[in-house]
Amino acid sequence: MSEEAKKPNYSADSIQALEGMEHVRMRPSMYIGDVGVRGLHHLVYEVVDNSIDEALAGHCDEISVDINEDNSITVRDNGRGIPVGIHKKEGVSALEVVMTKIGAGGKFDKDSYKVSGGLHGVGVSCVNALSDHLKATVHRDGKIWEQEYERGKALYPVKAVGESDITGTEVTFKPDTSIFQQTIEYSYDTLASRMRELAYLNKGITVVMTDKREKDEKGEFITETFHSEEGLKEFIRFLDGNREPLIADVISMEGEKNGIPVEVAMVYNTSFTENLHSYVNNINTHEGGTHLSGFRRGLTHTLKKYADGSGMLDKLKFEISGDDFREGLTAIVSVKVAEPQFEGQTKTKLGNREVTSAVSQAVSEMLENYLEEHPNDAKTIVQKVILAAQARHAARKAREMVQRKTVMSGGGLPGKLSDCSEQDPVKCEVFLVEGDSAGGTAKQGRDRNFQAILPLRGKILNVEKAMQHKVFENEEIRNIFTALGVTIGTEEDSKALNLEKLRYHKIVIMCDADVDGSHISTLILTFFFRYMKELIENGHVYIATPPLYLVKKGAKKEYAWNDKERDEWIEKFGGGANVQRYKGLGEMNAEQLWDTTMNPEFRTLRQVNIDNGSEADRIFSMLMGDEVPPRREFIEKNAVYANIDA
Ligand code: 0RA
Repeated sequence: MSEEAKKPNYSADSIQALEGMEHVRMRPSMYIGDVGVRGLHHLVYEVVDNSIDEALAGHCDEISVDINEDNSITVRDNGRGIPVGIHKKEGVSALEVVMTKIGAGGKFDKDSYKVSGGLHGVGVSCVNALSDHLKATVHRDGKIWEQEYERGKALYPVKAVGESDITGTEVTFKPDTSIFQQTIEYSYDTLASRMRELAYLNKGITVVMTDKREKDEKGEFITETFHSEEGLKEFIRFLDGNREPLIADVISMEGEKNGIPVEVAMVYNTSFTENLHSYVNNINTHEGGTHLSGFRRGLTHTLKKYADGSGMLDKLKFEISGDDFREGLTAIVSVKVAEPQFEGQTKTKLGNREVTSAVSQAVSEMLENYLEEHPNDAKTIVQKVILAAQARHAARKAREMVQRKTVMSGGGLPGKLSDCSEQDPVKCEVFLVEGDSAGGTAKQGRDRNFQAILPLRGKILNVEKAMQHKVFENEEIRNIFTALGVTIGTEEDSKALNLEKLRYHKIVIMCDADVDGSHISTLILTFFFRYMKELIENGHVYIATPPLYLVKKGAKKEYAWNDKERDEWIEKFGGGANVQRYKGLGEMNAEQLWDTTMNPEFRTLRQVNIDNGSEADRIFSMLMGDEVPPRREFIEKNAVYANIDA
């Protein structure tokens, strides 16, 4: 037993609590997913969620999040303030219980309808356990209260440090570098896009995000205020801002069905992609689940009924499938569920059965009303659905050719692929290389045991603007499918992916380090995002990072990946160095390419992951859609990876 356990005011429960906190430090990934960049940002979401809960309970309308100079984070709200009175059962302040007891959350406030909660809903005590230092400041009952902690342990009992005529809670924490060994550097963009999302999902709340690490030209901190009066309706306009609308309005509804709060907003655009985003208690349910099934069911059922009644389908010779109703659809479904059951690989699939019919009913009602009141829009939508059905028939033929080719193994591999000799996919890598000439260099430079090369000719098809059958007819894209051993589409689901025969576990996009190269990387990423999303989700997709400069003096040579590194080498070489700027992979010889970009010992691969699905979708539609100006600006800033966080 520890020393503390013998002290009289530590009950058996608090010994358990202590052990709980230690367990969090021993197995952090069990609580926050991982201890990399994602887990680091997760800490912030966990703290903000508590303030969101306070807002949803109707006691708070302003939340601020600061990234401080030392990468500590301050989250502030104007809620009631976490209670500081002595908690009867625990014998310490309620604040201390919340901060130091795993799973305490807001439990002692039974009336609160706690719906938010981080991905794992672990509570602020986990953040405390994983922080070097944390300080909680509460404005409440006319006073300012304070308590500090180190690695989750209170340094002193809560104390009054001043008077106050406001209420609210402020938490400042600094992640523990012994836990987050990779980095504790926060990404403003990552946090800001989550705060924007939260503002849309919880209309009326103001979230102010500030980066205090750097000042802009005017000498001011970067800051953004997120606030939405219309919620999901505005969210849809934001997501679809770069697409051409098919109908003028965003169709939306908000209400309660069978005791489940349901919010839905949707619009049709002229694109061919389906964009469904779903949330449960403000958590993005990437894998969908019962609420999304409910949405699909309600949509298909209502539109089909309307289309049948309109007589527009009379001459159609084949059935319309569920997919056809969702081409060019952007929709968000957000539900609040008291006891959500999360399933699936990443625990982001809602399992609660009762939610399906609640959402389905809500969608049917919303859509029936809309179609009745907007007959012209209704006709436009049905026409689009018919076109989609016709295109699907054309696509099926093209797709079946992809499948047939892939099924024939060995001889079926594309001629341009230089395969590796290793057979175990886990050990195999394939480099998708822009252009035949760089492809040739890569082929010479690689380790043929486990590295394969697939050269892609010039710009690959922009799938964002192409109909499905064009995508499947495209030779480069078919080569990617066959080379990877991936098939797509079954009778029920034309987008279902079969990854069982995936031939490489690392798929590396290798393009020039210039604007054209990043455009091509983006085209390839767009293709993966739209047609092989699971490859990204399962962490198979990487981006190679070729160097920008070669700095030489006499026999000494070093590579540099940015201007700072270049200047450092020039200085180390004592001036008079020769600097070669690589304009493309083609300028490197095979040995240089191997040394800098392909050799697993020295290269840096950036793993592509989708932290924020709706943001990634918006960026791809912007980059690859019709509107030229925003795309130009974005690509010129060369921030292709800003929110894809490779
Ligand atoms: C439970 C009860 C009460 C406030 C809170 C929780 C609370 C928690 C957090 C976490 C971050 N900000 C917060 N704001 C409030 C107060 C109950 C009462 O005053 O009667």
